[in-house]
Amino acid sequence: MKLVFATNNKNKIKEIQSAILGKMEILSLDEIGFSGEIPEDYDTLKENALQKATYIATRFKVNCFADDTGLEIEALDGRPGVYSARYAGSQASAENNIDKVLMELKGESNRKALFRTVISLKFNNRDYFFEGIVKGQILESRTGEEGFGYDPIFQPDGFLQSFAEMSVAQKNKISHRGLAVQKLVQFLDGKIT
Ligand code: ITT
Repeated sequence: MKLVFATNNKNKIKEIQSAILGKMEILSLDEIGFSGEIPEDYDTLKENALQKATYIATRFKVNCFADDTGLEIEALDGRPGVYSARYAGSQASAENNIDKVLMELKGESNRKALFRTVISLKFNNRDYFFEGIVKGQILESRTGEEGFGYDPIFQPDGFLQSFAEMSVAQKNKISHRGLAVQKLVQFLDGKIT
């Protein structure tokens, strides 16, 4: 089975290809000949994920999914949440976003946070959603070189490493995206057999 992953984020593709490991063929936007930005106009993860998947599915008439992800920090009333990509401004890098979070949490003892991923799947013209959550703590400073985005400052509960100290396979086993993808695969397995 072929499925297009509507994302411009190469790290997400790497993680999802590793999680799916040959169970189905994941096509990137490059592979279907799309380049450009997909709009994300909403203020919920579910609506943004649906918008991204719909944008590609309607233009290319393909089965397709998209993921929208946010980091929700308890002491910041759930911010950056759906605004995680551009938390420090419209041109912000991951470095800038992390700096802003660390500054806002300076002296804060409540470091609780969670990552949430919502996957929107357009399959045979119907919509399906899958959510994955991982709880953890925001570290005092960056640790590790792997991963992307906020990974160097997020330590999942039950582990002594940040996500940026884990391999893709280790992160996938416990991460927000890994858990959402497991649900997606389970659903599609049921459709194939
Ligand atoms: P697409 O919309 O093209 O898929 P994006 O990078 O804009 O790519 P999101 O809006 O879902 O993706 O992600 C919001 C930001 O949250 C993203 O820019 C990353 O910095 C961060 N992020 C997403 N998933 C993450 C993960 O697994 N680990 C750490 N940070 C993550």
